[in-house]
Amino acid sequence: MIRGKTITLVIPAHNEEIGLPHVLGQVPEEVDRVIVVDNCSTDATSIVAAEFGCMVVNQPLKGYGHAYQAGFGAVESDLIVTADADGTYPVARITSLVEILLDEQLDFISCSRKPDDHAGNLNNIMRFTGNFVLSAFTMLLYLHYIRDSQSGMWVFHREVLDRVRLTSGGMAFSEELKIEVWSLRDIKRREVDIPFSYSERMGKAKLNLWRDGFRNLIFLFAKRFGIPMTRA
Ligand SMILES: Nc1nc2c(ncn2[C@@H]2O[C@H](COP(=O)(O)OP(=O)(O)OP(=O)(O)O)[C@@H](O)[C@H]2O)c(=O)[nH]1
Ligand SMILES: [Mg+2]
Repeated sequence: MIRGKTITLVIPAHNEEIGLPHVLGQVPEEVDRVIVVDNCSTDATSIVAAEFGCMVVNQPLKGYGHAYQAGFGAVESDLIVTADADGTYPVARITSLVEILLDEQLDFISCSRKPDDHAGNLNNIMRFTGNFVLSAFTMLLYLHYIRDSQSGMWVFHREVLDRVRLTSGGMAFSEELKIEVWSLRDIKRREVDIPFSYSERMGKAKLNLWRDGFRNLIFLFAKRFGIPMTRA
């Protein structure tokens, strides 16, 4: 709890028994509850989460968006923070991010990733390019200035969820949430830079750069022109 506001960290996890202990070991004590959404894992994800005292929510419908929909449905706190289960996001900074949210009386923060490993390997270059293209299309199609449309770390007041309409069950959930938030003029929001390390990803990557990249791009067009596309 910070300044009377209770905090829940929601972590979607599909076979993340390797990364979870690292992430959960860094959660600041101000976080009141951690919800791990076990999304069709076949490893010890749920067991690891329970050992760390987390609330485990099972989501049998596979998909990043489906996982978040289930996790958000179980939140009772004032504030919600999110992060991957793979060790790439700085969960140790949750306290200072919440302080920014409260100090600036913001409703929503999307954390914008500043890679702290500049290794020029092909994977990183493709990620950077893919993210750039998707963020550029988000700006072109929706006229919102969002630098990191694909970031998976958000800090926000739970009531924001009552205001947004989220349809994506997949990786496009991340860009959809930002588009919805940025389109509501009375919601105070901004991006805050965070350090980010791709090389720290623990366990096997779940993201398929080409497949998910194209799906997210198509989703941007579909949502813009009102075409239902729940699978993305
Ligand atoms: N991709 C994917 N991730 C899921 C799914 N369900 C839960 N997750 C979790 O959502 C988080 C994001 O997935 P990642 O594979 O880390 O995707 P990413 O961060 O874009 O890419 P990486 O660089 O590989 O970490 C992880 O904690 C996953 O375990 C799913 O169906 N697909
Ligand atoms: Mg990740």
